[in-house]
Amino acid sequence: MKNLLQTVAPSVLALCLLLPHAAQAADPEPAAKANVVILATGGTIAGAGASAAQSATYQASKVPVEQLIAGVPELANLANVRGEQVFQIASESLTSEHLLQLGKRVAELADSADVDGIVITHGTDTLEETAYFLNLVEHTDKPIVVVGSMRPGTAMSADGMLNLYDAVAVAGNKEARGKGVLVTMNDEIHSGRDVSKMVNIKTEAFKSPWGPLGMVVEGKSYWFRQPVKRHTQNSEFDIRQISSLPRVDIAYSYNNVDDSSYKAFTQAGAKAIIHAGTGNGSVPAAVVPALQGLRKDGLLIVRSSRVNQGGFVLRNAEQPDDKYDWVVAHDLNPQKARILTAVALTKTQDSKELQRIFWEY
Ligand code: DAS
Repeated sequence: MKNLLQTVAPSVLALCLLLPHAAQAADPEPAAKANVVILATGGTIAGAGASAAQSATYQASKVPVEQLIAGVPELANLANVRGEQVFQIASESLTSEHLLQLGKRVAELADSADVDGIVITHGTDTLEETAYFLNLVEHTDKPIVVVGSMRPGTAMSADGMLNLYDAVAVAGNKEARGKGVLVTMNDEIHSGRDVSKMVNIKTEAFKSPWGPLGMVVEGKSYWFRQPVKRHTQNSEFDIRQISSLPRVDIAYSYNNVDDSSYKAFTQAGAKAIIHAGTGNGSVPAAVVPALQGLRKDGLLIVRSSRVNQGGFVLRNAEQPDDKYDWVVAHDLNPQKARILTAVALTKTQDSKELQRIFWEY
C-alpha cells in the first residue's frame, strides 16, 4: 500500500500543481474589442447650456465629436472608438442632401473590414427620419445605431452620456447584427423603422408603437424581439445607387382644411404628397376633388394618420382608395411615410408597386 502511495502521490501532487496553470492556460483570451466609429451630426447630444439648471435652454450642435467621446471615458471599456464630425447641425435643418451624404459615409465604413459597428449622434427632432432612411438603404448587417439626447451635456441629469454609452455597447455587440438600424434612447433599443419622438420635454421621449426590441443595462444588451419588415441587406433600395431623393411633402389635415397646401406643394415640384389625415388617415370632402386632379396629373397620394401613438391606415376602410388610386401608409407616421415614398420613387412611380413597398417596409 505504502509503495502504491509513494508511486501515485507525486503524480497526483504534480497534477494539482499543474491544474491551475492548465486552467489559466485554458482561460479564453478576453474577446478582442469591437471597432466602433461614431459619426457626429449635431443636435442636443452635442448641445451646451449656460448652467446645469438649464435642461431645455441651450444651444444644440456645439460640442465636437472628440469632446463627446472624451466626456464618456468608459466607452473605451466597450470598444475601440473613433469619431468623425460629418455635420454640426440641429437636425430640424437637415436636408435630403445631408441624408445622402451621411448614408454614403455609413456605407463606406460598413464596407470596411476594420469597422464592426457605427454610431450616429444626431438631433432628436428628425432622428426617426434618418434612422428609417438608413434602415432602407444600408446594405450591411453590421450594427448601425442612431442616438441623441433630450438634455444637453451641461445639464443636471443629462441623458446624452448614458445614451451614447448604450449606443456604443450595442454597436459593438455581435447580437445586434442583422436587426436593421437601431436607436438607443433612455435605456431602450428601438427599431429605426418603428421609433418616433412622441414627447419633446422628457428623457423618455422615444416610443415604438409596437414596443422596443430590447434594453441596455450597464452596457449589456437584452433582446426581446426581432424586426419583421424588410430592411438593410434585405432591402431592394441601396444608397450606392441613389444620387438624389425626389421631393415629397406632407399636407397636415385639420378642421376646416382646404386643398391649398396640396396645390402649393405640387407647384413646388412634389412628386408625391403624404396626406397626414385625421383618425384613419381620412380625407375631408373639400379636398377629394383636388386629390383626384393631382392623381390624374401623375402625382402619388399616400394616406397616413396624424395620430401620434401609432396610426394604422388600411385600404378602402373609410376611404375609397381603389376608386381614387390612393396608397395607404399602413402603420407609418407621416414623416416616415415621406421617407419611404421618396426612397421608393427612386425606383418606381407605379401606385400598385408603391403600395407593395408600404406593406413590406
Ligand atoms: N434641435 C434639436 C435637434 O437638433 C435638438 C435635439 O433635440 O437634439 O434635433
